[in-house]
Amino acid sequence: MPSIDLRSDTVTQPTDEMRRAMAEAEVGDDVYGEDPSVNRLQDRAAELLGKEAGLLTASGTMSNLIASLTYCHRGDEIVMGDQAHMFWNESAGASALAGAQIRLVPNDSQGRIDPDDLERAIRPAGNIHTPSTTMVCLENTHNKCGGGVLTPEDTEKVASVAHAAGASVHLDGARIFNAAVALEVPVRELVKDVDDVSFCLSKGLSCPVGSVLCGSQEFIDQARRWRKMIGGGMRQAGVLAAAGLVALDGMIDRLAEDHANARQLARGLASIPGLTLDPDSIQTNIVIFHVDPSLGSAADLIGALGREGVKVGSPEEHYIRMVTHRHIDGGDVEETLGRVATVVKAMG
Ligand code: TLP
Repeated sequence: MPSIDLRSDTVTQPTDEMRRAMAEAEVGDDVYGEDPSVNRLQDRAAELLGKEAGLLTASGTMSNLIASLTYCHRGDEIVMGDQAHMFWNESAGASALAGAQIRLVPNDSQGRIDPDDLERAIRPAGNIHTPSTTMVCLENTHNKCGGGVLTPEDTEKVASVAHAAGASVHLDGARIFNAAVALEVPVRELVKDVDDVSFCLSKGLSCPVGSVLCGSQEFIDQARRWRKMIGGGMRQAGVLAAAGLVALDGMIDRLAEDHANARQLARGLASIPGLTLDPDSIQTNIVIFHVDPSLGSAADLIGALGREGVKVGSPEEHYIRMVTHRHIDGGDVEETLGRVATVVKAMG
């Protein structure tokens, strides 16, 4: 029985074209700024996102941490949504290494934060008793909020409140190209009001490794120093950048297929008794659904599906997450739905 891996789009393998480009990549020592492939990737990413400069990092987590290190001094505060990946899944790096305190405001079901909540959360400047809010974080698409997208207007409203208070806005855009494809807007429109943005090459874009952080030249100059300090200065990293260049040229538009497959998956799951989700809420490639506790726990369902060759994850108790990607086609979606229906029936 062939296995179907829906745990994440991070499981995607590099394409043949990427492997060829990696094998033939022109490289140099990137710590000296001399890797031509890295430089090309950083320039191309910055241009695509409408920012002055880019920086290749090892991962989305490293990019987010570097942004925190760049904007915050010890004792500063970062405001972010209460479902943020940076809060839940990054080992408290912003607190442990940047020394920042995290303040949470609610995320709505699509991953937005309310500008009024943000305004109330930002600390007034000049009070020696309170931390200074130096950074506000947004996430687009929003992982724990079912791949929800922020429109340029959603982002602008939050950014204008943050900027009025003197805080910088970092966008965790791990899947920003999914948002651009879903909204059919140029990616630079989506990020025009944020100070910096990080996107991942190693998720739906299918690269083996890497993220790119983009922002002003001044921000990237500081970020480069932090990257070196935390051990992220890589040498002949052009081998990785070469795959990134292939991704930016040819892997963005196909994300629409992942979105269509996610919608097909969501419609099928919603028709299985005991599983709850609104298929109309699916905007990109992440499908999160509720499992009726009478069937068992999410962990029970993960175990039973695993025995049927379907690999999935659980973002929290009673919820399952499935992520579509380049190795999942319409046939795999139908096969998954059949196996899920069988397993759920047996558990009921
Ligand atoms: N997310 C992973 C897991 O950590 C949950 C996944 O499978 O979705 N920001 C966002 C919004 C992310 O979803 C992720 C990875 C990251 C940052 C971190 O990226 P990496 O894994 O490259 O450090």
